[in-house]
Amino acid sequence: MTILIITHWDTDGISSAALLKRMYPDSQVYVPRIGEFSLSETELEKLELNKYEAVFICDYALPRENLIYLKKKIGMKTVILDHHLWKAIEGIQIINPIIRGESLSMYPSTTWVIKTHYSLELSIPIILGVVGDHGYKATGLRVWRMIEIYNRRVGIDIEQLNEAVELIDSNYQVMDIDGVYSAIDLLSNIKDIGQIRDNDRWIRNRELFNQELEELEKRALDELRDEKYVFFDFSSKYYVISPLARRFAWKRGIPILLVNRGFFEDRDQVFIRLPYNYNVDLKDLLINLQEEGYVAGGRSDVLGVITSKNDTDVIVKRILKYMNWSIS
Ligand SMILES: [Mn+2]
Repeated sequence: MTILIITHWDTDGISSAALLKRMYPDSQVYVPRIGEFSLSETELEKLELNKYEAVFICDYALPRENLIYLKKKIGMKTVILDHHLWKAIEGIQIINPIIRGESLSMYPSTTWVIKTHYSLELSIPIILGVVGDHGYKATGLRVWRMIEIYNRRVGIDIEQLNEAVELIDSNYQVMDIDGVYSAIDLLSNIKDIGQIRDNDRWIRNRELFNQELEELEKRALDELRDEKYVFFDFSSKYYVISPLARRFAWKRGIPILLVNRGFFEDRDQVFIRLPYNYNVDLKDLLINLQEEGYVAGGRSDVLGVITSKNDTDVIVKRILKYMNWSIS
């Protein structure tokens, strides 16, 4: 069967596409533009959808309009494989145990959803999907006992897996889309985890990314306001906002508000992350922004908005006010 696989650019998405490619050797993989969560009309046209019998969407939330387009306009068999929350859409097959009420601990990654659905034996890409989405916390998941038996048998451990994830993720973090595709190819017939560790291109990407992250971290440290929060307005072409925020909220316990004006040409990234057990809940602000039509996502402790450049300062002020942080 000729299928089109549309997948997320992170390790879980890459590994999921690799598993499907193994099963459907004639399939094509498409990774949407890094940082975007929808397909544009130009993109949809370029995909030449009539060449395919079905489209599989992995680990990636497409907006309703895109899915309806695939289903209704093109009449394609559309299958979603995922472990994030989705609202059911008529005529679209959703393979997602989480929306049936299963726990994330049993289905921690899209690779695990694929493993279960197709009754696959455990393999490196399946495990990489889990470690990609959960890092060292993966060892606390219910599925880890099974993974541990496999790891012992082939002689790998969580450190090696984490290093592999860093290298694979470095491709999207520095916006190297060819690197992302090369990872899908490598993982679709990987024999040994050493093949990841030895990839010069990914090693270079990780170096570039870590340099940028460390430099931005240093600069952000100078932006501590009122001794209680960091507000750092910067410009980077890398996908750095979430790891940078973690370094403050998680590692130092400092809430942080970030604005990256260099990632998109026409829009900005605004991002706030709070430490665990912080006494403010971002949910109400998130719901308000979504209702007003902003492209916003998040949870109680994290909120990200993609704004047009005209709206950036308005959003920043809204967040500062919501947090009761002075605008200085
Ligand atoms: Mn995932």
